[in-house]
Amino acid sequence: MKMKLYCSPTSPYARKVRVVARELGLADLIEEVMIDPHTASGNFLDTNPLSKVPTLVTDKGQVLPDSKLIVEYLQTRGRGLTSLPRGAARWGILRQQWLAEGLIDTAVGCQMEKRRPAALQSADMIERQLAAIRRTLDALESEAGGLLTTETVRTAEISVGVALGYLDLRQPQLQWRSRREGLAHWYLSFALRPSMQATQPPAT
Ligand SMILES: N[C@@H](CCC(=O)N[C@@H](CS)C(=O)NCC(=O)O)C(=O)O
Repeated sequence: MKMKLYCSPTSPYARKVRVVARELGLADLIEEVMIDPHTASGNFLDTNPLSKVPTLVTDKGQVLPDSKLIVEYLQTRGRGLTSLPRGAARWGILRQQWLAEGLIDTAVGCQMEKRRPAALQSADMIERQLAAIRRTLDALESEAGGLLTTETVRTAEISVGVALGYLDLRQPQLQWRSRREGLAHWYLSFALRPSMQATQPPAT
C-alpha cells in the first residue's frame, strides 16, 4: 500500500513535505491527494480533525498531521538529505530553518487575514506581519552564505527555498530579492532543483 499525502497545490507546508519526499527518493511510494482543507469534509476530517494539509497516512495506516512531523518520519524512510553537523554549527543551521518556518507561518497568517471579508480585515495586523517578514528576510540574507548549493541539501535549505517560493506566490509586491542579493543568488539555483520544479504552485 502506498502512503497517502493529503496536500494542496499552494500550501507551503505541503510543498516542504513534497520536496523532502522527492529529495529522499520516496516520491514513488507516496500518492499525493490534492484537497482544499478549507472546504474538506467526510473522509479527510475523520483522518485529520484539524483539517490541515499536509496530512500523511503511512503504509501502516498511521496518520501524521503536521509538516514537521511528516518530515521527521520521511527521514526515517529514505536517504538523500545532508545531515546536520554536531555542535555549535548545528544550532546556526537550525536557526536558519526556524526563521524560514516562521516566515512561512507569518506569510500564511497574512494570507488568512486577507481571506476574511474586507470589512473585518485589519490593515495594522497585515502591516505588522509584513514588517516581520521583511526583518526575517534581512536576517536570512545576512546568513545566506551558509546555505548549501550542493547536490544534496539539508531540511534548512528546503524550508528557506519553500518560504521564498511562497512569497513569490502570495507577496510578490514585497520584492524580496531587492537588496537581498545573497538570498536571490542562492534561490536562483535552488529553485531549479527537480524537487522544486515538480512542486511549483500554479500561478494564481
Ligand atoms: N503546523 C501545520 C500547519 C499546516 C497549515 O496550517 N496548513 C494550511 C494550508 S497552508 C491549512 O491546512 N489550513 C486549513 C485551515 O487552517 O483550516 C504544519 O506544519 O503542517
